[in-house]
Amino acid sequence: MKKIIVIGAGGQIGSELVPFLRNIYGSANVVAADLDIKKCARLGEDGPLEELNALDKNRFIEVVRKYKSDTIFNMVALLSATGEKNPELAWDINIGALTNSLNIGRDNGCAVFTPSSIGAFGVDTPKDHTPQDTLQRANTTIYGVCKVTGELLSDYYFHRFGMDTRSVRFPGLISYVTLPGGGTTDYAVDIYYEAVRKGAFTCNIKAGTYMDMMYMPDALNAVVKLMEADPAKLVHRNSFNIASMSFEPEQIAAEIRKHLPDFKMAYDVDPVKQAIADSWPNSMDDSCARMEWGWIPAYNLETMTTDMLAKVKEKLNND
Ligand code: AKB
Repeated sequence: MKKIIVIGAGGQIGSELVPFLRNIYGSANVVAADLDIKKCARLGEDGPLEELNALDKNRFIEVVRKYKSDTIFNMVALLSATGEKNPELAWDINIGALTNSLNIGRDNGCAVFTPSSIGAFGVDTPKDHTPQDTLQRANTTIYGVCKVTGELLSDYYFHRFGMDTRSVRFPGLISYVTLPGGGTTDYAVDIYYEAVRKGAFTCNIKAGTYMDMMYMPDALNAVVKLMEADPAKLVHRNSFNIASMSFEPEQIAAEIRKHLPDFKMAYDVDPVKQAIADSWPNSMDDSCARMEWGWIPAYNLETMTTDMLAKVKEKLNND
C-alpha cells in the first residue's frame, strides 16, 4: 500500500485529490499537508492533516519521515494570472516547492508527482493537436517557465538519481468543490456559478479562444492511473499531454443554454489573461498518454455541463 503525502492539499486539485486517494489507499495512508490548515480542516476529519509550508525544508522532511511517506504529490503553485502580478514570488513558491519535493523525495525514497500544464507551451508551439514533444521555448508567463523547469528537473532527477518522477500537463480544470484562483482558465468554472446564481455571465476571455479543459474526475483518475502505470511501459515521464475537450466561450455558453435557455453572456476581456490564453494550445494531442498508460477520459463538454450545473445548484442551495 502506498504511503502518500499531498502538499498544497487545500488547493483546487489537492482538496479533491486527498479524498480520492484516501478512498483507494485508505485514509491513514494519505497525509494532507497545507500552509493554511484552517482552510482545509475538513481533510483532518477522516485522516492525517499537517500544517506545512512547502518551502520549509526541515518541517517538510519531518512530516515525510513521521508518516514514512513513499510518494509525494506536489500540488503547490501560484497559477498563471496571479504569477504575472508577482513573478518573483511565483518563482520562489513554484520552484521552491518543486526542488524541496525532489530533494526530499530523493533522500527519502519517494516517488514524486508534480503537475505540469498547458501553460508549459508558448507562442512558438504548434497550436492544433499540439504534439507530446514539441517547441516550448517561447513561453510568455512565469507560471509556464516554472512548469517547463518542473518538467526538465523532474526528468533530470529520474535520469540522474533513478527517482520515480511522473507528471501530466493538465488542461484548465473544472470542478464544483474548490474554486481555482488566479488562473487563465477560471472563466470556465465561474460561468457555471454565475449561470446558476444570476442567469448571466461576463466572460474575460474573447469569443473564439480555444483552450483544452477537463472535468476534475478525469483529472483525478489520470493522476492515479499514471502513478500506478507499469514503469517499463513509460517512454515519457515529465510530462504527458492529457486531453478530453477543447472549447471556446460560445460553446460552453451554448451548452449551458440547453439547461438554462435564458442564460446570457457578455464580454469584458482581461488583456493579461487573453494574452496568456492566446499563447496556449487550442488542443493537445494526448496519444502518448493513451498508448503508454491507457489514458482515456470519461467526460465531454455535454456530460460535464449536466453534472456541473446539478452539483453547483445543490451546493448553492445548501449554502
Ligand atoms: C491556469 O489557468 O493558470 C491553470 C492552468 C491551465 O494551468 N488553470
